[in-house]
Amino acid sequence: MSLRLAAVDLGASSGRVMVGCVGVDRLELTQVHRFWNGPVRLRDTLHWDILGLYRETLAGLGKAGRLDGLGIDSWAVDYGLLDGEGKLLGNPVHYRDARTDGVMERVLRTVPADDLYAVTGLQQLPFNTIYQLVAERSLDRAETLLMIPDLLAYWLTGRLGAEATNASTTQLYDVRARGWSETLARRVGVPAGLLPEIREAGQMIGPLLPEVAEETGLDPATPVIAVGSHDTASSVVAVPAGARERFAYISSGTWSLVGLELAEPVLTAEAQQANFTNEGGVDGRIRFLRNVMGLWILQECLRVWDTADLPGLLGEAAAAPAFGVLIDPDDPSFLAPGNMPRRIEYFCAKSGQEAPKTKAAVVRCVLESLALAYRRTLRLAQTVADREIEVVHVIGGGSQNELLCQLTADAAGLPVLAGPVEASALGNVLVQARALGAPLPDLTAMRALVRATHELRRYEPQGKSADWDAAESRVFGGSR
Ligand code: ADP
Ligand code: LRH
Repeated sequence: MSLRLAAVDLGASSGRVMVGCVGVDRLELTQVHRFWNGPVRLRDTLHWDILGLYRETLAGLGKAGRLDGLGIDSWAVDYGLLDGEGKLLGNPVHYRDARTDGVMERVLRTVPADDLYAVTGLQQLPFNTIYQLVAERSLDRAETLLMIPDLLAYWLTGRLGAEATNASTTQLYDVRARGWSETLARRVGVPAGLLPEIREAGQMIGPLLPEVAEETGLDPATPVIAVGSHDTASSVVAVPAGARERFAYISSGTWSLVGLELAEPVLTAEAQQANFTNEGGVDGRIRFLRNVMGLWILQECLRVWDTADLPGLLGEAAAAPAFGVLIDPDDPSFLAPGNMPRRIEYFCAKSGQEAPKTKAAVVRCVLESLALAYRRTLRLAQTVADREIEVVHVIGGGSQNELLCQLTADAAGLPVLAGPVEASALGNVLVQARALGAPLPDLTAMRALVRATHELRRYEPQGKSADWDAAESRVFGGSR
């Protein structure tokens, strides 16, 4: 049996439609359509171009050919609101928009952080859906909230629902009960009726609407299947780890999601203090991780420098002196779009460092600083979850960055296995394949198939651990 499945995978910097052929010992992915994605500033608000994303999704599906199924995953936390007639109320707002400035602090005065963590186990990020909803202007006119992949699935099928892995990123989801927390929703003024029924990855959503079938040329019976609709959940499905491997992962794209897969959430004071999140994974797993600002900083540097020559810059950065300038990539000043080279200069001025003088030095600074943040996060994860790590899997677009992979191995003092690049799309099609009867009973079987069909690159730790200790105390003052 071989299945042809489309993965619509919307990352924060690009969207793609990939066709996966899945069979016994077979997992092949072909890109049929790729398009830019990113923030669109309209007057004083940063939006996503949701209609553009819908149009490109249809265009991609139109190039896919006959399909046995399709699934959608995207970045987390953002949503669209529907009115009583199912019409979209306004263009979804981007999580990097300033409307949430100060909101988290305000909410925490009435709903203590301990209460939020005890129920949701979620890391505090200023743009969590809960804070966006408190800042939302259209709430009183809204009937239904749909997370981005659920919104697209609604437009393709007419069916409403909230896929669990993405719902788990809202900070309105009870991580142990595995459903919406109506109590929390009430406490922050979100009507519980706004939150649609939860569906699990692997559930059928429905066939295509006739107009969608017509526009794409697909058979109207083609099922849209719920996958780990949070892109990070899908990418963790495709971590090519062996059954007994004690692994950590870095899902490396616009963000770097650094952490572990666990069977149960860790909701201790230590985990909360370290700001680790317990996001829901496929098959009830927990993604115990922290967001590190990621390659976003580098993407914004390239945009400001008006260059697409990433390979050239990485080559120069590899030859640049080590441990020059270091930044904390999670400094809030790097969250909003803007002139990152200048923000790095400000960071240097604040921290008593001389600003980097060349583009290569800036790139080296960003990559070493990311590696340092990974090292710190991996060590924290190990301690807080009481789990040993013997290998770090780097997946996603950033796994192609050889310098960053080597620096990560050096900083963490652990071997790094890099690949696959299109992990989210692979996780997406694997979950669909199982739903359609492929013999992939569990995550171990899915991961074994990824490992058997994809080449990985291995990086051994090099250099002196003491250099990274010194670098860490420069940036974080020696604190954990
Ligand atoms: P997202 O899903 O968040 O849109 P991706 O997983 O597509 O992100 O990863 C995008 C990142 O991958 C880019 O920011 C870039 O730094 C990195 N990348 C893409 N192509 C290459 C390459 N050829 N070499 C090194 N890094 C790359
Ligand atoms: C990565 C990601 C991440 C979220 C962020 C908003 O694409 O989904 O897991 O925290 O975007």
